[in-house]
Amino acid sequence: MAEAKRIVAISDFPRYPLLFGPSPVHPLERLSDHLGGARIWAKREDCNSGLAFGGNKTRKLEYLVPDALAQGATHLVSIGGVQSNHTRQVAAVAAKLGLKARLVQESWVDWPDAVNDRVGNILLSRIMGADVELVDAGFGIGFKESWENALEEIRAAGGVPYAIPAGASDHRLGGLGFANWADEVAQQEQELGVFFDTIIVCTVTGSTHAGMIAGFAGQDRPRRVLGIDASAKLDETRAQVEKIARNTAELIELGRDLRDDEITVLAGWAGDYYGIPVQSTLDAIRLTGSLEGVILDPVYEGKSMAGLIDLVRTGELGRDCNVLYAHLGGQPALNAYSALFKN
Ligand code: 5PA
Repeated sequence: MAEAKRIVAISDFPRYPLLFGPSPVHPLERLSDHLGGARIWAKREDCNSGLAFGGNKTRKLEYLVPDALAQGATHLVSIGGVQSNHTRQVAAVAAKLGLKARLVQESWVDWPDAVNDRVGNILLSRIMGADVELVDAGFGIGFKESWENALEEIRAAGGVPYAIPAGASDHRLGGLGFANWADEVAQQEQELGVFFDTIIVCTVTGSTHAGMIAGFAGQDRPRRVLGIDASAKLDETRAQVEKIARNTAELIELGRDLRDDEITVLAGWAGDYYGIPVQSTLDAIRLTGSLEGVILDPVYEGKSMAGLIDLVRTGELGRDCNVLYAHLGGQPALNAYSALFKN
């Protein structure tokens, strides 16, 4: 059966450059040797840009910025937890564009660190001149009243707000950044002479994982894209990934429906709560740091790496596998978790 061909290329969508270029890909040799199974590589969104340490949102925002500029936006408005990486990246992008950032920072994580609302991401956002509002509301990836209020306030003052939902996910263009990432990986594979049969990616608001699914689905050679849930709300996350993956596939005119088996979100490493690390998270952070000098955070990447480590240890990802770990950033939040690493 002939594969349906893509008519619209991802490169047809306007993209505002915020990254250094393709993010680096390199092997994690000592970690692979230590685990004694699959060969593990990393693709580094944590150093993809010079804008406030970059990360996965900076890549997504490359496709939202042209839309914001076309609408004549004066403010980028977004929402996240107190230590949101996403809002920090929105603040950086606004600074770069000469726009204002209005950030709603909710108490998504019940974390007792005394400087939680002063260090790390929120500190960086303040330095970059963002208008940061702390709001007492719990974890959720949907549209929020506090966020609607922020949009309304800007309109009332004569500004033009551009609304960017949590994680830049539930947005028509939210999946494009990582659909394009799939093409970037294919290009780097050619250069490196390697094929990554398995991708491991942390998933919470969904458009990183979803974009990858849609992007890889258009390539000739199939591979697994395994999302590791860090939201501790598996059903909601899976539903969101599925929705965004299908929307993005349609947007890039994939030409076929995504199959259910292309949408895999694995549970088991999030612990009971979003934002609270568990033992496997801390073990993964220490192991990756001590063997590779690669730093992971306790909210997202420590959890997806814990998943990768277990899948390799149990042989589910066997010796013949080449695994690509998507490092999505997030290290600034470590400053709010210092008590965990005192000994
Ligand atoms: C985040 C998200 P998605 O939200 O696209 O699923 O990405 C998950 C993820 N790794 C993985 C890091 C370092 C992340 O920051 N962060 C959010 C934030 O507010 O920072 C959107 C939740």
